[in-house]
Amino acid sequence: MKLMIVTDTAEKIKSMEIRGAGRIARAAAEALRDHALSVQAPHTAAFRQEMERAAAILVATRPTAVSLPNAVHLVMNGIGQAGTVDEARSGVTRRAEQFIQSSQHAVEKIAEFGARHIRDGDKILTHCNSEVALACIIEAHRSGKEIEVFATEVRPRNQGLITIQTLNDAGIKTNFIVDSAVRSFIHDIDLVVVGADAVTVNGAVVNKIGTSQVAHTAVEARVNVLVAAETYKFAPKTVVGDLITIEERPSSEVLPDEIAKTLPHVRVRNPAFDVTPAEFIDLIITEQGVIPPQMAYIIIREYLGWDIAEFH
Ligand code: RI2
Repeated sequence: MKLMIVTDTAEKIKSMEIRGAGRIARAAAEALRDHALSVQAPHTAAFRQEMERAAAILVATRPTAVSLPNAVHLVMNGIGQAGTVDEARSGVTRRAEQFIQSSQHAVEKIAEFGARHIRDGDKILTHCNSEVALACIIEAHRSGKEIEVFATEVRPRNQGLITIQTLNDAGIKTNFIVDSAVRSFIHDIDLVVVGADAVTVNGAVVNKIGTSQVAHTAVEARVNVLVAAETYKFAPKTVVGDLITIEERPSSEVLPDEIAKTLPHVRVRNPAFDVTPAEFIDLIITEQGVIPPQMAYIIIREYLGWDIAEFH
């Protein structure tokens, strides 16, 4: 059966042509929806099997952003107890549409809540390129607060370039700094706002490599750290002790292969994410409200709808 739509999206997620935890999740939901519409199956069991194959391809693309398996899980639940292929198909497409819409709505809500924590005159530091973190900053600016942003470069993939483009387009005064300059500027900063790829049950935040250094530096300088994260970035399986896998990407992103091969004793390491402990985070802004990180468990129980039995 044709898996083109799914493999194409999977390739784009892997290569980071589609990136950012929220965007990855929406792209996966769209791919599952489109695949469901094209699958020809003689009965629901065959339809389910085909959809599960597609879901597995999508989930395997990037291991860290929990938004991806959460979105796939929500969409796949649309098959439920469907008696016919058509019922199963419409269950999937409905769930996919619902997820995409609720995700967009969540970004708007978080922008509204997050902007309330940004004061007139604030200088804000952000790291990487987070749709929701930027939505908070842009909403604060839109509501008339005079703000200034410090955006990091974000080695090795330079997502900071996307960030400064977006901030510039919004007309926000922005300073572009290299990652290692954060501590040099921290005393100019009033607030750190970042996104998340995953939030664990104990309130730790997994985000772009360097986030924990930024947060540590902020804590030392007594600067508040806000994390903007939709509820589908909370990781249900951490409730039963699973750890988040930190993706290690190709070394060529850090050092070109031609140079690396002249250095036989050097191993290039390229973890894409790191873990910021709950103690370094003041608040997590979700679409369901603003919580201290220690309340992550409540979000997982109340809003993600995973049944503990599903983990066994
Ligand atoms: P939004 C990104 O990962 C960054 O780590 C970013 O902070 C996080 O996802 C959340 O992004 P990558 O795809 O969902 O650049 O807020 O590796 O856009």
